[in-house]
Amino acid sequence: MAENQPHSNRKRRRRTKLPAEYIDGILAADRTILAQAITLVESQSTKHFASSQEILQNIMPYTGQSIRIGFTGVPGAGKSTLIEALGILLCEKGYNVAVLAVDPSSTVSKGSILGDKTRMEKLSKHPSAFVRPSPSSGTLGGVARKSRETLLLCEAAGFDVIIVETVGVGQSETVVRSMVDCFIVLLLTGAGDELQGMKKGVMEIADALYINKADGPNYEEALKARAEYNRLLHFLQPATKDWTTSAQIVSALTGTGIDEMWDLIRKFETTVKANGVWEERRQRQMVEWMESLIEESLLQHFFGNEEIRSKFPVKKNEVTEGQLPPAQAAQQLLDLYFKMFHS
Ligand SMILES: Nc1nc2c(ncn2[C@@H]2O[C@H](COP(=O)(O)OP(=O)(O)O)[C@@H](O)[C@H]2O)c(=O)[nH]1
Ligand SMILES: [Mg+2]
Repeated sequence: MAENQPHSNRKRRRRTKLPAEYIDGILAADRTILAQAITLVESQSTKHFASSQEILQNIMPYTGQSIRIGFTGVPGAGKSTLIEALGILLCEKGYNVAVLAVDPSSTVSKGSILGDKTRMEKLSKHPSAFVRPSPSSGTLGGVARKSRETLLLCEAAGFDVIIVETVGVGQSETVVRSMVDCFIVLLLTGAGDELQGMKKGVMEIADALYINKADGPNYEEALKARAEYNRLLHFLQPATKDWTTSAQIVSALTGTGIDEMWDLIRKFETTVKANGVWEERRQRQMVEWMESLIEESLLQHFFGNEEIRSKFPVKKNEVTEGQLPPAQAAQQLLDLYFKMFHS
């Protein structure tokens, strides 16, 4: 009789959960239910939208208590290695750490630029850690929306540190900047900014630059690069009020500089909590999130409209043939669109 128990339990668990069951499970820090709730939130299916929104609304009061840290850098910069090392250090310090990935490349090419290491084998086995790969469908906007919601679910499940990994593809850095408190750019020595695909704009949204792989024969080069980047940063407006963005060195492989990185992040936290930037930034991020959802939805509605879809190629042709200025073509399509809602 007793042997039948686990089997019937498993069977019972397979049915669809009610939102209340997800909510209770998340608040009780149940990893399995958290993972299932994330899958629900990531679902494209409209029938899951209402329940995932119900879950989110109910867990909202339990969110916001973590520190959210974003990492970007070219493929191979060592983001995954570094996040894993930092994550393990933090778990050992007694924190609960969640790691999320925002990988727009996987939506386009099906291949992930963030790579296999994003799975972070060692960290994901740690009882205090939770590692979630990037949602792999939709536009960057779609991926970002899901990641933001996943972040909130993780906070409600009691994670005190949330780390987001992304690559410098498209607008992914800006998108991740807009969901974290502290944004860190990982760099390598031995390659010019162009070679690294690094845009000046990325330095302007960073709270710290870290030159990784400052170990072995690369150490001296790393020191030189640090000095160069600090000189460059001198001419830029820091991303955060009362905070000087600086360049540092680290080795994700040997672990040298990881402790100091955490100290720097905590110092950053203290600074922005004291001057009000923390709260202000988070409020602004929520409003921007709302605005971007509206924008996305309006665009979809416009370009999905049947009449627009039939007229668009005509206007496109007129524009490419030089018969119509783009502004006029846009206006004609918009007039057509808005007229549909005026009757
Ligand atoms: N020497 C050295 N190699 C590193 C360091 N960090 C990462 N690597 C190596 O660099 C490669 C890319 O690392 P990965 O974490 O996957 O980079 P990501 O693409 O930015 O996530 C791997 O082979 C790592 O072992 C480091 O601090 N020093
Ligand atoms: Mg990676």
